[in-house]
Amino acid sequence: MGNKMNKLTNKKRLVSIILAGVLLLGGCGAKEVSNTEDTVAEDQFSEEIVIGFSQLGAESDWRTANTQSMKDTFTSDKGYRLIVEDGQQQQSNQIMAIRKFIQQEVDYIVLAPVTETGWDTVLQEAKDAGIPVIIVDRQVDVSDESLFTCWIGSDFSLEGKKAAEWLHQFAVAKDIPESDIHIANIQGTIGASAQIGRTEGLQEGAKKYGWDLLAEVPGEFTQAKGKEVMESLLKEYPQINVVYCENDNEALGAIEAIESAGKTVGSDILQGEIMVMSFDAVTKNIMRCIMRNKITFDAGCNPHHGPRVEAQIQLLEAGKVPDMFSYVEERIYSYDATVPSLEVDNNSYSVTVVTSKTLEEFK
Ligand code: GZL
Ligand code: ZN
Repeated sequence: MGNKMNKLTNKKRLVSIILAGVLLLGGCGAKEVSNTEDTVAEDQFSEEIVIGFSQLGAESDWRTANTQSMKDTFTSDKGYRLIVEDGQQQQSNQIMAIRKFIQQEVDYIVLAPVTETGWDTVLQEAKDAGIPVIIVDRQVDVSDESLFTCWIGSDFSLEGKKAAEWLHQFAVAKDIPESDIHIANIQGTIGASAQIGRTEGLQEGAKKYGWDLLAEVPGEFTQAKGKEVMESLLKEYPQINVVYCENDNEALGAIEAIESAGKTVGSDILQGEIMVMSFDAVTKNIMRCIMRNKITFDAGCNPHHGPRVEAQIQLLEAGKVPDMFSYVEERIYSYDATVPSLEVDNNSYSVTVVTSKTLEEFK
């Protein structure tokens, strides 16, 4: 716990010792009562670890799973008290939440930042209050890295590179001239690490392989916005044959728009189908979409940060220094084995073909 917590604990300990002493002196059946009282005293002043979690919002299935992972991990029977504040995708709400946690003198602050910039001031306030801050998921771009204790999340530029390499290998395997790939990007929240890395991966792929990158439009990681954006893309670019969605909720919206426009979602793009590529792969529903080739490629993005955050907190409690950056492992999924594996930066990644067996691993 933070050093301020130690001061509190010592005071608590002192109180419980005096309390136990008084009971003993009272001689009132000291043995049983003092034991009971002592235990009660100890319980009353149990040293719970209080964690303030500033979650950015509830915009996607990924986000819901991420929040649930924190709640499943930091339970009261394990000695934690978790306070979750939903930022409704507004940085100002997250900054307010962090200030509230500082007032409440929590032991740790966990921040899932909506975008990378604008955190220096409030992180300095947390540092001045002696409260360690753990960043999860997207990154913060701060002038001084000592403003946070450690970060846990995904390698978003690797996710983008995997998607681009898969599309290239797909075109090669299907004998599709790369210039016949007419692709649009429905981006995530602009300025979020996930958006930055996934957009970069596609841009580099388009440049390297000669795809026709028609448009990049913000989709805010939501299904509603994904549908709205896809409707206008279909009107503006009738030649579109691949849509790159920077998360699954946008993909669900895009599929709705494509099908209500009377077009077919699928990977036979030379026969006029529109292929959907996406990111996250968190829910059974999405895995079913992949199995039905509604989504042909999905780069997994692991939302289960709870256990990793707990491991870092336990290290800190033991006075140890956690790794500054910890990347979570992630798989890639596809409808079929057209591309069985792919190479990125000299590392090879196998592609998981989604079957009903795969579905059993998902809720
Ligand atoms: C990725 C995370 C993104 C997900 C979206 O780690 O930041 O935010 O890909 C979520 O689903 O909205
Ligand atoms: Zn090649």
